[in-house]
Amino acid sequence: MKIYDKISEQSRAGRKQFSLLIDPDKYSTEQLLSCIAIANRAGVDYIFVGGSLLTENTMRSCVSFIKGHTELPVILFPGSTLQYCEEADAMFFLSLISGRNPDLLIGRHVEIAPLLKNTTVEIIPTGYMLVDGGRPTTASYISNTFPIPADKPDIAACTAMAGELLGLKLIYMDCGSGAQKPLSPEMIRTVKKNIDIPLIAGGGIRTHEQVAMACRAGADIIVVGNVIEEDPELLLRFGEAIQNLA
Ligand code: 1GP
Repeated sequence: MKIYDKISEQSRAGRKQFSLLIDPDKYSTEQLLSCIAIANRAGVDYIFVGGSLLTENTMRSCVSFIKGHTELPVILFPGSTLQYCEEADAMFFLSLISGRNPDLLIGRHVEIAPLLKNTTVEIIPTGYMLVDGGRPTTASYISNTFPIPADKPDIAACTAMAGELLGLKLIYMDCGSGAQKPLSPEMIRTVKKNIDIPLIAGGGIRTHEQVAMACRAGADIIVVGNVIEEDPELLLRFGEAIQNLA
């Protein structure tokens, strides 16, 4: 079964899904090994790999390493076209629809299209929306875009609707890695109410209460990254929180 079909089927069934985001720059081999071992036990559904700015050239080796130690699908969440690699199972083909940077709406897509046309990696067209999480993040700085104000759920909903009407298959709404404040339940609820495609929510989630809150508000996939770098065991707590929602 294709990864997108699974995401979509689970979302329609109301089954919440859980993703770990790995930034290859942030993990030593030992840390990665132990984190994946925990992810395998924690009910993680997908491993996303990528970062807004990578300074080490370790994307490919990181993805291969992860693939060698888990059966979980590995999905690229690329901060740039340089982060594409064929070892992954799928890739979010991101359009930064909250911004007005033409490069990230179509320019980079044109450059990499010939490569992706013939790849075996599953390509998932995804509307990426940055929302203000209380301070500038690497994502907003590097993308040269303004995030959607946190208290403007209507702007977020209209943006997501436009993405869906353009044919995008997923909405990834994000406060950016390490955001001070995660998405508000109202923001998640308003966006979810207005779209029929799956909604991924992440950025600044640090507690199991925030995980549960995002799920209850309507997120189909919850993503955590930063806090897991500090304490990988939290994956178990977050996995439990998602299971206990049912
Ligand atoms: C960032 O949504 C992800 O793009 C995860 O954010 O690292 O803050 O958990 P954190």
